[in-house]
Amino acid sequence: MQVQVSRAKNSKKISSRVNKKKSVGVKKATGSKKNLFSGLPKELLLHMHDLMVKSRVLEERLIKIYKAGDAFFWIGAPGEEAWGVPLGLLTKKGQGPKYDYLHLHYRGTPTLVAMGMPMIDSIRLIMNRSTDPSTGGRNFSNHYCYPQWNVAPVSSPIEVQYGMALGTAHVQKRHKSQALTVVTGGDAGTAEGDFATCLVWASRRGQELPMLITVQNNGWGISTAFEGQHGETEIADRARAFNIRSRVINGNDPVETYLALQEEMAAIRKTGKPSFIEARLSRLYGHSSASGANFVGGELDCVREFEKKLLTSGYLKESQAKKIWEAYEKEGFEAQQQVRTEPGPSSESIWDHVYADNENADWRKF
Ligand SMILES: Cc1ncc(C[n+]2csc(CCOP(=O)(O)OP(=O)(O)O)c2C)c(N)n1
Ligand SMILES: [Mg+2]
Repeated sequence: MQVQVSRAKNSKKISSRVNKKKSVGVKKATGSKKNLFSGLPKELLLHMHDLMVKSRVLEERLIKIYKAGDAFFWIGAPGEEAWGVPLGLLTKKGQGPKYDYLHLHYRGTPTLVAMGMPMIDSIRLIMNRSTDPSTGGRNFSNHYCYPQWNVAPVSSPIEVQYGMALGTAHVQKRHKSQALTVVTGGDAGTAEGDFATCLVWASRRGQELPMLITVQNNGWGISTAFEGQHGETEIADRARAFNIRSRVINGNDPVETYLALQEEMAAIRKTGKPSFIEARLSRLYGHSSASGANFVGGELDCVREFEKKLLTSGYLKESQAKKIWEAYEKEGFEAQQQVRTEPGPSSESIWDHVYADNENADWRKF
């Protein structure tokens, strides 16, 4: 825990290492709030706060669902909202190579919430109902799949997404569409060869790929601390070795994250070359239900911190904040009641979506 506390305290240091350039595309706020929120407009700040609360309430609902015996397993993203929400908001959402592709890992709820995923669909997934649009009730929580938004299926084996993401980035390069491929993963996963493969293939001279390669560094790989596992000073240094634009950001700060993502995504769209972001952030409920899914104190809570700032600045009132939390609590609770009435997948659907065009994969029927 000590590690995480000092990370939070170091957030200023992390920010100062980030290459600060002028951001583009967002109307700047003026006046006294300007410095506090780096000029981001009030409407955007309140929208981000709303989505961060929604994502947090949803994740806490998923944990309650697991603990109530309505699900087999929970894994998710409480603590990653300040990173995931701006990512979802800045993504060019749609289907096909003209739009951004997302190769997320199992902490993607904030991104999907920001892209417009209804709470109930995440609940259908964790409760393994046939109504779950991602997997028809066949996979874990946070293993999303939204073809209509270019969100590739989340894989349980970690890090394989870094190799797969190269494929969609290659297609986008051919289409010259200014769309990009985003890949996310954790710090411990970078020990896998897939991560190195991604850096190599994304950065070949003259054949660079339009990719935003990211790592959400929470300082842990399940119960193994970051400190004992890395020779490099920053994971971002590994991308620098491949001449990839690379930076470390405070992923607990939605404003810093928004501006960094905006700048890197604009650079990728313009040049067709990759960028790398290492976001330092908190893990608020441990790894997953495998480690109990209990709240872990002592880490910086990005949603509460951001809310405090909005309250102090006068952008948000206590009563408004309370209403937002309560409304999402109600939505999550009611969704759980609704999903309880929905059916699980039938045995006949076991082979659905295994092969293209739903070809039956049962060898006994070949
Ligand atoms: C190939 C593979 N090896 C091991 C695991 C077991 N496993 C699941 S999550 C995890 C830790 C990942 O840590 P990190 O990459 O830092 O991501 P975090 O969970 O901290 O966000 C491991 C070892 C796995 N799922 N897949
Ligand atoms: Mg980790």
